[in-house]
Amino acid sequence: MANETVFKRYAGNPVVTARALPGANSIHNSAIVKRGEGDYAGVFRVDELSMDFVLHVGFSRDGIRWDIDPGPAQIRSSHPDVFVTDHSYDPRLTLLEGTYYLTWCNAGPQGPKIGFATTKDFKTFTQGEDLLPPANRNCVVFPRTIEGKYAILHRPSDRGHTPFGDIFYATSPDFEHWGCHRFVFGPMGGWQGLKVGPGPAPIETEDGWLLIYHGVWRSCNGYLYYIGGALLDLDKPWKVLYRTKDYLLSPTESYERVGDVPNVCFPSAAVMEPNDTLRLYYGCADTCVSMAEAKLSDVIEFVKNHSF
Ligand code: BMA
Repeated sequence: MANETVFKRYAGNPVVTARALPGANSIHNSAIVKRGEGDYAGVFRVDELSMDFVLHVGFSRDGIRWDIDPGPAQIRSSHPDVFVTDHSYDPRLTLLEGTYYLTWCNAGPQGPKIGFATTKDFKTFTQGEDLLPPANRNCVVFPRTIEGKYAILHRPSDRGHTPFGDIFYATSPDFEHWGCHRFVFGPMGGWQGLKVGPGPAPIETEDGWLLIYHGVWRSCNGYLYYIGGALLDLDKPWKVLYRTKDYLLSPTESYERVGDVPNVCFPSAAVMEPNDTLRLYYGCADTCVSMAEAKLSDVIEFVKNHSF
């Protein structure tokens, strides 16, 4: 039975499918921001018919009906050794100091690593040095500096399907040199017993940074992806104040159960809507993008009351 005590799924789910682009096998695990009333932009993971993974930009007036550019996102690097690979996936976006920071898994022959670019208009992106080396495929930027430094959450991995995974924190003075590595939290029983990874950009609240994350359970039939929440200390985000024991969302709907990778709810974007409403976008079954909404205050209460 669907856990809909906090998040309510949008009745028209999924909101983006492969039908949005003629050359798409699937569109899922994507990054979305709200730039203003009636103005949403996103960077979408498009698995093409070749099964190369390519990032495409999209725009929407309501965050539900999307126009996705038929060509790849214009991510430009000034260094020949820094480039977008043909295995680019699972983007995250953060608005920081008036600029959108894009991170994604920029996987190359040596394994998955974290790519990084910035944009102000989503028309062109300026690519910086890869943010983290292999093997790592999950990274998200905090929306402000913390104690004077840029900050990220990330999840080291292996070159394969990674049967482990802990969330780490790191800081940088310049977005190029990363250090002060701190363990945040790892797998812990039940639906998050195999691995965890950061989802959308953390949301600053009076109760701490709200981190929506994914947790993975390994069943006899493969991995299942669930959505949980944590509250992290505002000044020392590696200190976990609360962290859900019960999941916030699990794969129960047919579009979450059936697809290229079944039983996946993969949170990748969150935007704030009027009336304290948190809109969560999540990839479903490595096939499409869906949306669910909750009151931010209800999510915080749930995290506090269903914590370890
Ligand atoms: C992510 C990506 C996907 C994978 C997914 C579940 O980490 O690596 O390719 O299938 O998890 O959506």
